[in-house]
Amino acid sequence: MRRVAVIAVLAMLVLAVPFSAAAAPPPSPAPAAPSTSAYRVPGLDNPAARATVLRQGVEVLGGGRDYLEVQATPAQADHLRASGLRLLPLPAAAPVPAAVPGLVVPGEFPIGYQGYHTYRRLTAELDALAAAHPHQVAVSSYGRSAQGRPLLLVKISDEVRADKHEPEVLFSCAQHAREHLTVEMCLHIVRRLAQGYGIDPAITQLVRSRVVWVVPMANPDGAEYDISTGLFGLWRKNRQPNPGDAEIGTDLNRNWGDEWACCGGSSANPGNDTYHGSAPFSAPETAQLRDWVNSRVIHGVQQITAHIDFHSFSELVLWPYGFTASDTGPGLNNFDAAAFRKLGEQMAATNGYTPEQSSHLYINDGSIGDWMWAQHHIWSYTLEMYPTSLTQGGFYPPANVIERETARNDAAVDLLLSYADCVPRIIGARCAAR
Ligand code: 0X9
Ligand code: ZN
Repeated sequence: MRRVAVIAVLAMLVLAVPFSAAAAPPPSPAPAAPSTSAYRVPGLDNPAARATVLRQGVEVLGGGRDYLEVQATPAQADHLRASGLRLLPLPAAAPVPAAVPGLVVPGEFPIGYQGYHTYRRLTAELDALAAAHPHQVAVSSYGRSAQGRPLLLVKISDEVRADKHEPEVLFSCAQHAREHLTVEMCLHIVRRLAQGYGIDPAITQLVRSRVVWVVPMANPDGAEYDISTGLFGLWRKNRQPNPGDAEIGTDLNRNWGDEWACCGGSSANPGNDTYHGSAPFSAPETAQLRDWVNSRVIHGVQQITAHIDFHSFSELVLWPYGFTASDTGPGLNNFDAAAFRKLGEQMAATNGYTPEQSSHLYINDGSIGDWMWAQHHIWSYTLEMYPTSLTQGGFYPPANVIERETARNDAAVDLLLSYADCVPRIIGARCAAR
């Protein structure tokens, strides 16, 4: 519904421009969701208070240890107030930048955001990096999206054509369409490792001793759709049709096959932003990433040992499980939980994020992180990037923060890479020889 409203406003705008470009008033902001408003709910420092908010079925946009930022209907907002919670009104979640008439270009980022990469620009830059560093960078794909876009995969190694017996680390970005800053994060990792190799001794050492894989845009159809009008659409899911339903898309980070749809941490309604899909791995984007990760099992040993899945926003370091409030679960004992926590805390100490177990933010089932651990014992973290609030731009911070906010994670990335030979080393434990 709200997508229709955004497109209608845009269509009027675009049609109006040729006739009255000079005289046209600036377009009035198109609310992302006409029937809902964004609120910050403070004082949520205990599970019961958080549960009160989540029970209402509001859409959670971000949050931290003691607050959530949500998108709520008037009725939901009334219920929350009636439960004694405070609701602080926030700016619209999809900002309309000061659009200059005639300069809203469908398929491109708006003014103020042009440092961000569309799928086309991302592909071009990765190809250029591979051409400039042919021995360190290789670009390929692990399949095609629902709409047929190649799903990009970057390999970085000191001898990229060789199959080296080294710990492998995966960085993935933009499962969620609107989280464009994460694409920049993955691109920053590729650039920094490629350009620093042979020049910066620490980077050279990491690239020599690890194989790094980067999935820079796990949901290209969604990311492109989010900017298809030239303004932001607040789109989260992929763009796969749902048979028998007019609503489009599956939340890729609810579609992974570990404890899929188990625990109320996703939605069965195709119109909901956390729709888990019709079955585990019903989305081609998750199914093919799963197949590729499975293909890294060589002689019975999963080569990938550590992983970060980048999201935005909230400035958090999260670790499994997301599906259960318990610190432990199937295949995740106290010892594993302690190692997850210790490395998570150390990463957070480098970037100023808040470290916590994923489910402490809210229960989420069918996430990539839970699957990576449950299926392969990959030490999988979720980093929620800048900012902490919608008041600082939420999913859409301006392009002038990209450099600062991606470089902010350099030390966390390096820390994960350095422990990839044996993460339990961080709590003084040993690992079996590989
Ligand atoms: O809910 C999500 O999918 C992620 N947050 S976001 O606001 N970007 O949508 C967090 C998922 C964390 N899950 C696990 N690490 N298990
Ligand atoms: Zn996300």
